[in-house]
Amino acid sequence: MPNPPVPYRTARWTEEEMEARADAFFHEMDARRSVRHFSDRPVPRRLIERAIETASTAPSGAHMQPWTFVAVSDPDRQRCIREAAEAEERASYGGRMSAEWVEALAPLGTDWRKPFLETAPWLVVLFAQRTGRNAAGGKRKHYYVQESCGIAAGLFVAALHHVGLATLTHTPSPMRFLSEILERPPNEAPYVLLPVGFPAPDATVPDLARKPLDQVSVWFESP
Ligand code: IYR
Repeated sequence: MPNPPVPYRTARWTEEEMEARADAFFHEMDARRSVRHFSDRPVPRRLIERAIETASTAPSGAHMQPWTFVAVSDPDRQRCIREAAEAEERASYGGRMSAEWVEALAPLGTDWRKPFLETAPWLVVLFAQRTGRNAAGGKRKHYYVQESCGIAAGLFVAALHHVGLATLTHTPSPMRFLSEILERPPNEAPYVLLPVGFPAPDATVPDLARKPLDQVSVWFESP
């Protein structure tokens, strides 16, 4: 029998408090940028652990939490990951990506070189679990794996930004090499690679604007 449901209540704030909190959170998140130039300043493991725990609060299909976060600060493994990622990216930029795709990336100023994979003090790779194990050790299918992992990745990014750390959602393509280097079992597939650290003192980001509300939303309101 499943455990009986337990009571649940959200925090109670006045409408003014809610608006102030909404504004503060928006401004905090709006200040986040994807970073590709990291300082080698170390980041305590405890901060990575907390960000993973925060990510792992994400809703997931049938509450299977179909994710494994692999945290790497071992320089040898970081070098292997950089070498493998750059080999793939070299092939991608060298003709595997369409001209339209390369053109779309131009404002970001990216190329096949990925030095941040070695300079960032941590690489965190989120693996999506297609299946898991039930209490008896049998194989158990996971549901909405992509959606669940996407939400977890978003919370991870937000958790890092909240403590003043920077990251990048990096998806070298294809990224099967991560399964080998990080010794993952066959039920797991790499979902996204996130270098984590402080931005380099001279870090820059592309001069991009975000779409305003009216370009990202449609409303059908009560009369
Ligand atoms: N994976 C490549 C290309 C790339 C693709 C997209 I879509 C981006 O938003 C950024 C980069 C790279 O990391 O350079």
